[in-house]
Amino acid sequence: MSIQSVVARHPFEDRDTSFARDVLDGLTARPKRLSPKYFYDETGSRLFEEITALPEYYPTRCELAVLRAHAADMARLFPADTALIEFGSGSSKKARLMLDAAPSVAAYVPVDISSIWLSAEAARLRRDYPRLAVLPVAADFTQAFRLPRSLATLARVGFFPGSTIGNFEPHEACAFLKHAARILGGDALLIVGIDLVKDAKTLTAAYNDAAGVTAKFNLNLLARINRELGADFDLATFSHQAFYNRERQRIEMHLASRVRQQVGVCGRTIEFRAGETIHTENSYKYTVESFGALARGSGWTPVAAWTDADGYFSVQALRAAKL
Ligand code: AVJ
Repeated sequence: MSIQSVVARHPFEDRDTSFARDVLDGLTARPKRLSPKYFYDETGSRLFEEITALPEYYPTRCELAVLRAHAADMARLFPADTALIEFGSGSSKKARLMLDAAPSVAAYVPVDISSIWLSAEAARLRRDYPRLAVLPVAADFTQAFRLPRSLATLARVGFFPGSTIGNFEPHEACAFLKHAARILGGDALLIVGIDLVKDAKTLTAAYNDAAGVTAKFNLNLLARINRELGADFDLATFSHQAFYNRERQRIEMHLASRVRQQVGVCGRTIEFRAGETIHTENSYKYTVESFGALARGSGWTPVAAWTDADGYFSVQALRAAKL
């Protein structure tokens, strides 16, 4: 049976084969790379939750502070009868801060790839917000998806917190913003979380925590490849690296092989030089101005930006052109 026919009959196998394909593509590329979207299996999601509570990891705390202080200001930009559409909703803790401050929101549409998680969280939201229409969409938000038909009469506000957009290359962030405009439609708003450029010491510490949770999170990618694809990575021979690339204004995470070695992955042999790295993540940092420029170049007009007291993190409101 060809791969094509397997994919057509079993949509879930699509995800498995694309993981294998992406891993092999990335490990045979030079330099070696893996996509950060694969960090978030069950263990990785749990480790990320731990990261958000670390003393060095300021982004989550700062973004929550901005939302607590300014969600009501953001909500003033929303028209009556709005649908709030969240890209990659996770635990929807941040959405709850928006919902509490925005009585104009009539419908909440969490878009997430994990459909099991989505329905459990939707049930909790319906219980806690009985007058809110909760309409989850199980989809990869970076791909085209349809909004529920029942949103036709509502204004649209996109919500993309967490500085997840920082994982994209700037040209990919631009493509994502154009894609979001197509999905949301003319005159839509987008509320987006952006981590800001700051001193290298603070940035570097956030990705090199003393407790070693970020190292575990990074190494779990190899453990996941072992578990799901039957590879034989020896985790003890790889080390976590994270540093600030000042020219490109991004944190880079890598996994460095301590030794020269060969690793079996999906029936292939992958060679590592001593010290060779797999590039696992970029986390781009912007200024309010540099992100505003990126947004303008992607068809959006910046309308407001809020930051925390330290100026570490911003939440920005953008408006799409009228159709
Ligand atoms: C989830 C993409 C916002 O880039 O800071 C945390 C992921 N990586 N520690 C980030 C992450 C290492 C995080 N984002």
